[in-house]
Amino acid sequence: MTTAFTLAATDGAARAGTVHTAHGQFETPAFMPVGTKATVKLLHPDEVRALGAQVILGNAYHLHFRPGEDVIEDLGGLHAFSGWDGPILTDSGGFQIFSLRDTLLAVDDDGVTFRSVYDGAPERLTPEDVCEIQRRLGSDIAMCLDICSPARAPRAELEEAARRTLRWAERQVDAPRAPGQLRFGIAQGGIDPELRRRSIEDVVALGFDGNALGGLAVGESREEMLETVAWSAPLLPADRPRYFMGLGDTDGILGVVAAGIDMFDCVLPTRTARTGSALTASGRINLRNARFARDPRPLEEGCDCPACARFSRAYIRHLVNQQEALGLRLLSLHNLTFVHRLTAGARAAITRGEFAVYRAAALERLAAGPQ
Ligand code: PRF
Ligand code: ZN
Repeated sequence: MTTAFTLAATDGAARAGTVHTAHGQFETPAFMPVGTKATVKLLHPDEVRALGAQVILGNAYHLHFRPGEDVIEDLGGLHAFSGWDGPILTDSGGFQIFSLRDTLLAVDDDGVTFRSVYDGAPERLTPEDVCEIQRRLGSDIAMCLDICSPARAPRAELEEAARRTLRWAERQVDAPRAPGQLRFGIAQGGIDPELRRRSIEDVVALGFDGNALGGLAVGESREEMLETVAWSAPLLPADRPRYFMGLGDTDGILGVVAAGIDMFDCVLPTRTARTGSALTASGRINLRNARFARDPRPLEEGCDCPACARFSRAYIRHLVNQQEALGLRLLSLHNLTFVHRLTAGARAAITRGEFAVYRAAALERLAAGPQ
């Protein structure tokens, strides 16, 4: 396999590049729409592709329980099963297991025991199990099983989670993979400078195909997150993809891209859509608000998405209020288009050497507030 990452341009710490996978390549900075259960909710894969997505995310934890990796393997793997033939990254479930705290039963050095969110049945998973699930799913990028601690966890807890995450990473780096599958390590350590630095150095030393910052954007302040990513992203190898797990708002995306992050994902655009809200360059608007009842404008002026091309805010508000599926679908299409426009614009600006100007202009529009 050729190198997984090629760098096209840098601008300060920000980077534009390409990640090469067994199911094609994607350009970075890349936002990955979340398709937890092998579907980007409400959307056909052709629609996801058409709005600019080049890579999507799946979740090994959810797919293990429903429908099960054995079913997906029998049906030809995650790509054939879901109808998305481009790159797919699967998260390990480290975040789900440790953020659904009331389902967590026990963690030890060997693995983790927890209750399934689906039926409450106790389940035991080791790092090797999670690699095997992802091998059978056949994703292009498999994430390590890690332990994501809440931001305000005591230092001793952060330290133990980072230590276990590293022990587990050691057992996963050479575990069996699907053909051409890449595996990414995950650093933890919260916003504690010493723990974070050590976690990064230890995980990086294992030589994964790419590296992720986990355990951030989990309740610390925006300032603390941005400060941590600013010094820690440059500690990740420059010749491999760098992934910030779980981030999807304008300010956050532009902040981590400025620090040298290449990939990020978040449920925010699609989840926000399903609550009846649209993301715009000047902030979020809730279509349920009465002020949109007779608003003839598109969700966002100048947007070329399937919603903005044909429909008014007033119409989409009507659909949302009547719980018509089309309303939430149109908002999902628009919100993902919005985030892809933001990242494509960031890539173009990095290529021109004007990322700082691009970021400042976007933050200024955002600060102006909804129009
Ligand atoms: N670990 C994993 N997935 C994640 C996270 C993590 O720490 C986060 C934290 N922002 C989001 N998704 N495996
Ligand atoms: Zn739009």
